[in-house]
Amino acid sequence: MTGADLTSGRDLRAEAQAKGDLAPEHDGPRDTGMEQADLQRWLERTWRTPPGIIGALSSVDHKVIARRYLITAFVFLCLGGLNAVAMRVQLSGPQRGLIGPDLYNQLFTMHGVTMMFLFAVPIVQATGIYLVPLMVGTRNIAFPRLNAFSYWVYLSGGLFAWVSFALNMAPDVGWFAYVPLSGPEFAPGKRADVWAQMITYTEVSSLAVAVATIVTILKQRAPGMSLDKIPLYVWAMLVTSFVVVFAMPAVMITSTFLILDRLVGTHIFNPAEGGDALLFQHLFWFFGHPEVYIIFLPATGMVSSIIPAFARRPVFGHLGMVLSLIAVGFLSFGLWVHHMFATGLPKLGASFFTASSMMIAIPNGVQIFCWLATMWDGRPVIRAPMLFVFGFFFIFVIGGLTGVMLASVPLDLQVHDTYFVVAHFHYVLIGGSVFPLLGAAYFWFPKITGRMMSERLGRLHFWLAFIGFNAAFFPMHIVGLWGMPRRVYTYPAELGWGNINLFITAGAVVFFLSFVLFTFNLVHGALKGAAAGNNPWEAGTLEWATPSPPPSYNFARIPVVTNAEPLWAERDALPVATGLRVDARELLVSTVAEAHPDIREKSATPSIWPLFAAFAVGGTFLYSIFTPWAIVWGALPIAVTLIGWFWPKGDLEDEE
Ligand code: HEM
Ligand SMILES: [Cu+2]
Repeated sequence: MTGADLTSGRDLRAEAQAKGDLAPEHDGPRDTGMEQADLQRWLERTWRTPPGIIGALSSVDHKVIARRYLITAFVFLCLGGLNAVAMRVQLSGPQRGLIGPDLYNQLFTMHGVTMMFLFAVPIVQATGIYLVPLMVGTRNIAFPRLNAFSYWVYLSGGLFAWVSFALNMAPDVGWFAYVPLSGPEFAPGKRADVWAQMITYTEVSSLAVAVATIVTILKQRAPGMSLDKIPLYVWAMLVTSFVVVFAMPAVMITSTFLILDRLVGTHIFNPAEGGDALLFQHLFWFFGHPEVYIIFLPATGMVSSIIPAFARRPVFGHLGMVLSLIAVGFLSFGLWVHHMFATGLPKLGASFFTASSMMIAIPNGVQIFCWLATMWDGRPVIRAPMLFVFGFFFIFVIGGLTGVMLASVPLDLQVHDTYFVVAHFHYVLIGGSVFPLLGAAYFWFPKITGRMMSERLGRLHFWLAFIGFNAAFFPMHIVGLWGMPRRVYTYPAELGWGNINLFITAGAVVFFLSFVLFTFNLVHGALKGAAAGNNPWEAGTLEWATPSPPPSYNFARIPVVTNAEPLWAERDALPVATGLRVDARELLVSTVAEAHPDIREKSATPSIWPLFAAFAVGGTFLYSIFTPWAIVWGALPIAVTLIGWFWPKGDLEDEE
């Protein structure tokens, strides 16, 4: 197969011509038989991001966009962390006067929305934007301009929320903004509108990424990467992206209904006029529970990449893992009502959701056992990424156990809205997502930057984070059982909650400091780290076949996949497919199930228009917190930017 021309198996050219989508007179030079150095020069000229500021802003390279996403999401993590530290300082003793109730309400709301919408979802999607095209062996993500657009919309949504916070206009109604509290009657002013529109921004951007990810995975896989050879991380991103596509619209509808009630005078959530307040909770949690899996499933994919690399064997039970991922994706839509046990549901309905909530522990358990079996059978080498995987096991399993407890209605009614719940969801969110993400950072940092992070600092970071996390959050279970409610800015001394809260705050500070150390390790690694080489961990998947950092075109020649761990199967040289043009951005499009090479397809060139389109969309959303007419006026600039975006340039590509 080595060096096989794509056209050798099937006569692609003739087929394409028969379909009329290739004009042979415009066909340029191909990579077939070209010298490596020439090839790289050609490809670099074709695929690079144009120079200068305008060039950088026009980039459609998935790696460039992903790096921006990762850095921005990390900044939001730090900001959300600062919110948390501020809250914890206020709560460190009874009757502290540092932060008043009004600011405290904004703090926990900003903390919640920043962590969920500006950090957790964007960072897992960004990791996918970087890794998926490399792992499936293609040159760029599908719909690269849409991908660039999504970043700019996300950035404007984040700025919108945080500028509002600086103007003392931040939402203060909790991250799920229940009506009637957030409705026109109880939330005058603009704060709840800011919540509603920042949701819309971030969901537009996350839907765009999901669509691009799905198409990349289904249509752009390297020849031979049939469904059973797709890496587990890529499977996880595929399932996650489908969950995004089905879940996010529900929350966009919720926030839009809310803003209609607030600005247009509809009564969708107003029972006095025939509306329904509980509808808000149903719509929100139909999104909100899958949201947890949108954050968690990619993390399982990261764990499934890290463990085999260090255990030196493929993940045990590949098929079982894939089926579990799909099962979790489906089941995640059947549990939302467990967030609403306290609303007085019919008994039978509640029992159904108790059962489905407990059921989802089964496929998650299957994954955990498969990972344990992989390590049991392999010879695991313990490096920083693995430490974070162990941290994930420990913390996530505790969070899962309290989750099963909370799924039972009597217990939930008892601890509803107490710190027990705050402890539970931080164990699942931080254990299930932040720890794997930190492991992933140590694992893929060398690929992204070409340099290693310090292993010694990495270990120190792990222990600081692990101890700080548990010190901060474990005692919250206890004060929760004692009855301390969440979302209170202080508590009286007589209740005796002072000491334990001081301890929690100390833990939170240690946890926060671990991120300071991590930041130092990142910067130090990027500037001074040892050179990484292509494959420092000797892992098996395709992203490690490219140089670190990968060139703009990812692969000089498209690899041909014969095994789920191509780099382990073909130690010396990967077989490659040739036949793509080098003077135009061409991708190889393959069939969905078998990944047979199908056609050659153009990939979009850099463009500044996605940025302008995002400005137009962002401006419209911003304006729409003041008047619904914004949607009418905003349509105009949006239309102009879209025309610019899709305007044919009259170059060869358009003629073809
Ligand atoms: C430095 C680490 C963190 C600390 C110390 C921390 C602390 C807190 C505290 C004290 C609250 C409750 C405030 C209250 O109810 O009065 C809270 C709420 C919350 N946290 Fe965190 N947190 C951290 C990280 C995270 C992360 C990484 C996520 C998500 C990925 C997250 C998601 C949330 C959410 C969704 C809420 C609920 C907000 C609301 O009640 O509307 N937190 N956090
Ligand atoms: Cu849930």
